[in-house]
Amino acid sequence: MAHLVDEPMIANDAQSAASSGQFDGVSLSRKLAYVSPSHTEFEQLCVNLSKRMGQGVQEAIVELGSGEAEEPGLTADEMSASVATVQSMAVQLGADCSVLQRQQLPASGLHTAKLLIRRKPANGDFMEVRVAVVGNVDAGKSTLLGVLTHGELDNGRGFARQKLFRHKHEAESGRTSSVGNDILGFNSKGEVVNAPTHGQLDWQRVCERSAKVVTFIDLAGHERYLKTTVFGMTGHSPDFAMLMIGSNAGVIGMTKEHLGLALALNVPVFVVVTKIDMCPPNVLDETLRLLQKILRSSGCRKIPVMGVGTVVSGTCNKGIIRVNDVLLLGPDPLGKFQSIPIKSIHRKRLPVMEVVGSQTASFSLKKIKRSQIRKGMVLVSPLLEPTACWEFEADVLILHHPTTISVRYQAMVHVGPIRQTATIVQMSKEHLRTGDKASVRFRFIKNPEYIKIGTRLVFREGKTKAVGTVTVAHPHSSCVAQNPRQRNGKKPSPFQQQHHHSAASAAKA
Ligand SMILES: Nc1nc2c(ncn2[C@@H]2O[C@H](COP(=O)(O)OP(=O)(O)OP(=O)(O)O)[C@@H](O)[C@H]2O)c(=O)[nH]1
Ligand SMILES: [Mg+2]
Repeated sequence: MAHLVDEPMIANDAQSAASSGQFDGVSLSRKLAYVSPSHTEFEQLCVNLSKRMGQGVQEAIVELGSGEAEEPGLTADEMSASVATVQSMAVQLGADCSVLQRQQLPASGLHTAKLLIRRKPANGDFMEVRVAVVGNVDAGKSTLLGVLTHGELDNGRGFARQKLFRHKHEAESGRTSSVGNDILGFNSKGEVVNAPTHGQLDWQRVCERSAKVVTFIDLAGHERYLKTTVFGMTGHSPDFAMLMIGSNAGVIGMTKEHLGLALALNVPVFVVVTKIDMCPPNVLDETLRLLQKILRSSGCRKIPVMGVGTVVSGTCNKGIIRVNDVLLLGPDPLGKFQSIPIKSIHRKRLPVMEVVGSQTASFSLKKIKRSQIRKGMVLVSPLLEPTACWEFEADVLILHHPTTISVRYQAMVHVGPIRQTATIVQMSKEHLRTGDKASVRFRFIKNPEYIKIGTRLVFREGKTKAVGTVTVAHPHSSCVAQNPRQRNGKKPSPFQQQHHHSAASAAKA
């Protein structure tokens, strides 16, 4: 028997769910909006709802009785009228409507409710949510999944988990050792469609009948299989982690490891406490108390970056960058820049709509894989028509060199966010010694880079150290062909937006 902990695991769980389109935004505006809308208001409510359902996720949750600045709750009559309105809206949108939750507020006696509006996606498609199931050995992970997916209760002696084991030794020991997959399908009315025949689940049939399929990734709780479990978490891009805790045993063994792993991967976590049927009440209380303490700790109270794709971080040098701006990311190894929309921006882990000059932030990008990003790349406004350079010139001062520097000398060049070995291909003097100043032409050995004139540079190799300033950037030839106006190493315009980048976490695409 399991008990779902109400305490939100992550401070902003609801907010992140809202950003993924699963929670209601409309009803928050006015709690009486659904009671008796005029024809125009009804149409507007339908448009709003349809917009929310249209963004990939074919469902939305409408909250009734919650208002922004108002006391929550509706009278019984207001609630029935609101439910009827939402049902008509669902009909109009070709969706099903079902009541997920109804509550009577103890203080006021008023009612609140959550309604699920879900459309069966076209052409036999279905929504998918992946949930990684973690927690210490014996917490009851496989058992709960067996019960949920096969619809038969457990006997407390390992009955329900049997259907899930994939290896003989798992069936014998009862311990999960591999990464298992189990599916739970729901139709557009929110009803479970899993119907195992003789204990066997026909996945194809489940998917055919589902509007939404939850895939549970059953992971091993034993420390011995931690490597496999880590892989299950990183390699299967879960949308959520379900952390399971046996109430008797409490927060023991791998519990904190798994929790830490999920948090590190920015996977939102929810907690299920099991075995409350066999746990003395004082032990259960103690487990819940400790659990809530952990969940409220600063390490847990971080905001997950949901469904982010690739995240890069850097400093906005000039101008403003807003969510949904399309910037150029590059250069790639061929010196090209690619248009990339900014999906979301986070500063100090808090979502923001824009950043301005000198602010550091993380940007989640659409349409790009982590592997396509390397340190030194920049995000630039298309207005700047950026070009990449293999070669650039700089005025340098040799701070220290044991002997002399000549053409073909190689060293590590640091220019702004760039760090790459470069060769000296030309110098204004034949040899350079400690204390010498000269104009030097460099060539990067691996990738072309985006270089701004006037940027300070450091040139370093062993004990050699030189400093300087970039004076000329020689555009990469293929970029010149694309962008003839850039031929003369144009100076940056005052609208420049440039970012230093390092690939951060690639969560899920
Ligand atoms: N009484 C009772 N027994 C439970 C409950 N949940 C699971 N069990 C039993 O606890 C034992 C362990 O359950 P499993 O599902 O194998 O635990 P697990 O978390 O998958 O363990 P690993 O795969 O080894 O990490 C089984 O014998 C279950 O029958 C519950 O809520 N109540
Ligand atoms: Mg198991």
